[in-house]
Amino acid sequence: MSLTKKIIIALIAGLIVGLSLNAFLPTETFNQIDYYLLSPVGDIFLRAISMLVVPLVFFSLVLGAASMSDVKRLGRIGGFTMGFYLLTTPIALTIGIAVAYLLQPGTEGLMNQDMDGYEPNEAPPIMETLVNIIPNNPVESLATGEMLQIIVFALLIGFGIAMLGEKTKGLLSLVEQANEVMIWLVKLVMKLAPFGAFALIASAIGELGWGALQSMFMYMLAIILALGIQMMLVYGGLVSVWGRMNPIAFFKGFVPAMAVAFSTSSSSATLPVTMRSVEENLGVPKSISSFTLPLGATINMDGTAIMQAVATIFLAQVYAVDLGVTELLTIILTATLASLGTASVPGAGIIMLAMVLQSVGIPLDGIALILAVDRILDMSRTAVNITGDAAASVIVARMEKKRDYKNAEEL
Ligand code: DAS
Repeated sequence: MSLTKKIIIALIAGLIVGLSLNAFLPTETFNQIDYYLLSPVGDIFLRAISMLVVPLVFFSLVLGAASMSDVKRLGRIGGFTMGFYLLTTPIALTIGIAVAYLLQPGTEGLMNQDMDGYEPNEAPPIMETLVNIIPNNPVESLATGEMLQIIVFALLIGFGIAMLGEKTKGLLSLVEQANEVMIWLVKLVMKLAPFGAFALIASAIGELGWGALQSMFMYMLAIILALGIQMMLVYGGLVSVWGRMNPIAFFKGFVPAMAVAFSTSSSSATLPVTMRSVEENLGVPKSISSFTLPLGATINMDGTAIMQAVATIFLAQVYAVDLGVTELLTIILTATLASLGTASVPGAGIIMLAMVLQSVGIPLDGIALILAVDRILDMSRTAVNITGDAAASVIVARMEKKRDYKNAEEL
């Protein structure tokens, strides 16, 4: 049986077991099972793939930049990729706002949830995020997993290798070998995926329970619906029209990465699987995916933007705060910028939500309302986040292939 089938079966089993444990076992008993069985298995899997992220991104980016000696080509790919990411996020936000107005999830009035104890963290100012992209201590950035800084440092190293040519031939082959080892490790760790996915889902759903899901049903429905539109219509359409790829083949080839993103709720932890799925199943050259995917996992979060748009409209309805066109445009701008700084780890989107709510004067207390169901929504939006990255990679690969083909024709 393929790994994809095993992961999907594990996800479904995890959902059923989680709901059953919550329904039939006393909380104390569930907590014991979670503490001694589910959480350790889930955490081991999460740590094992997280362990690979920094070295894999570093070596594949160095190799990607080194093999792309054509500076113009890297500039073209970089410019298009950034443009694509900055285009799809406002589209996602607009879809989120439209669905939230359509479904009106917040009009049932304030849910009686205990709001004490929630202190939203401060979001990093956007300009600071952009300036800090240049690492003042690359070793520290590698050690602390600062992805944007690692991307810049790796690109510069790769550039250097490309420009120095013969002088650094030994270093280039060293990086190629290191990259092979990382790919071997990804395949090894992926054997844990079905077990990890089962444990993570069973633990999250077991804690959440059917009750919380019911009380926030309309809010969750609005987000899931908007995520589905973004996934099927926007990404499916762009991949088909621009990437010249059958959308069904695209989604089918990307299922392993979506399943891991769903179970881990972390784009960066899923990155090794995202890269493997895009290269092996979607045929994107490594020289492109090793650039578009780490960048996308770091700054492109359309799923998160959708959650932020729906949550803001939902809370505006709950608190009866009127939002005019200006406020809606503010939400789109703030959430687009916020997605540049959101960390690609579980729950990061909620931290940036505080920034969006503040921008339109909605009380931050409302975040406590949606925290209860955020973990299951985080799973869904993380899967959408990485699918946007894969769509960009397929489109860039198609454009580069067409360009190479055209150049070849002209030669
Ligand atoms: N979990 C984040 C990610 O890894 C997204 C979020 O928290 O919204 O993409």
